[in-house]
Amino acid sequence: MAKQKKLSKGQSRRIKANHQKRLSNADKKQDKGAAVQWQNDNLGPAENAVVLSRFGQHADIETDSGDVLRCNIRRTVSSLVCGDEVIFRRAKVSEGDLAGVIEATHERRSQLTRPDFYDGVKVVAANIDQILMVSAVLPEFTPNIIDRYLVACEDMGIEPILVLNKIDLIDDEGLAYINEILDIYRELGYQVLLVSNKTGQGIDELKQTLIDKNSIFVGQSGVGKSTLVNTVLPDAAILTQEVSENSGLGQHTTTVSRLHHLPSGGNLIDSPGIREFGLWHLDVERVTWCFKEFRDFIGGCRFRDCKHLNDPGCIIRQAVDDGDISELRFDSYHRILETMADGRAGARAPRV
Ligand SMILES: Nc1nc2c(ncn2[C@@H]2O[C@H](COP(=O)(O)OP(=O)(O)OP(=O)(O)O)[C@@H](O)[C@H]2O)c(=O)[nH]1
Ligand SMILES: [Mg+2]
Ligand SMILES: [Zn+2]
Repeated sequence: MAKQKKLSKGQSRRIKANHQKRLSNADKKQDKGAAVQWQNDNLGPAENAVVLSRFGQHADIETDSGDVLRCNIRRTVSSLVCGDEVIFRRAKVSEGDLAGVIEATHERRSQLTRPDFYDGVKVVAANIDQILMVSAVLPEFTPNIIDRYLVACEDMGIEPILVLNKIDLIDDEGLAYINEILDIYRELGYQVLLVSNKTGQGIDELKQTLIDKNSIFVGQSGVGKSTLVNTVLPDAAILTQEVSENSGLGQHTTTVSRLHHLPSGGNLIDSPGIREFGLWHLDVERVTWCFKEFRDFIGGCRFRDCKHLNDPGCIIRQAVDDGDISELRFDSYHRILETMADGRAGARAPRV
């Protein structure tokens, strides 16, 4: 399990205050769903289902028999996210569009978490086998963002796969340059897929990778996650970000995670784009360990408090000089530590 850095007093106070605020807002709002008091004699027996999507006090679930129902959630259920396996009870008489209530969740096999400035570490999706980190050649290809996700995946112990989308938009020279960088990741043992929704390149391989697994697409907004879901699963018919002629901004950006069944077996979750994957909840030592090629060297530096920068006797730095660790990854590591230090100093993480 993740070894988490202790939150500072300020951080804990803020997170608690936000949590309280939200609870009291929910009480005040008494929105229709939250206010439904299900009577026992209006509820059928307990059934199993999977959460397709969660919206505040409600969730869409799919039952074992394939029915898709909107339910509300008992207050005793402390955390419920896309991909959760739940026990629910069907209403004999629906209340508006609410067809039942979720009573409990089954234990999660894994969970994708993300630190949130307001909520602390937040669960994004449950029961994930592999995380497909989608990036695109345009507007820019940024290895540092990939490294941030890889740190998070290593920390959570969930297999990452790198998906580079929109390769129809670059020429051979551009592709050769990007492939050189991607070789660093291939050598580290990470699977890399080059794909295009436009030309269909790499899509068969992507489909193969998804078979019988619970997968989630993550990555920045506009890289083409929802378009990829539509390509793999045309029935999903998700609206994607066409750029509006009026505003010049992307429309139909995804706002909630949603699970889709794959006909070949397995599930695929589309998630909203995020600007930056925060890592401030992790120890510096944990981040070092999450750079998997550093692991063999950990503990070998001359000084126990080595910063692996210009410290004398640093064997990680030595490994970079010897070509055993890539310079790009080493630089990325230090950039991540810098942003973590900024985060600790109170710099506000971008709201996503
Ligand atoms: N040229 C090209 N454009 C693509 C490709 N895939 C997606 N796009 C375009 O990229 C834009 C963004 O696509 P989306 O699928 O909405 O992106 P997203 O990652 O789901 O974005 P968020 O929901 O905001 O996180 C759309 O205009 C797509 O048509 C591709 O392979 N090639
Ligand atoms: Mg989307
Ligand atoms: Zn060192």
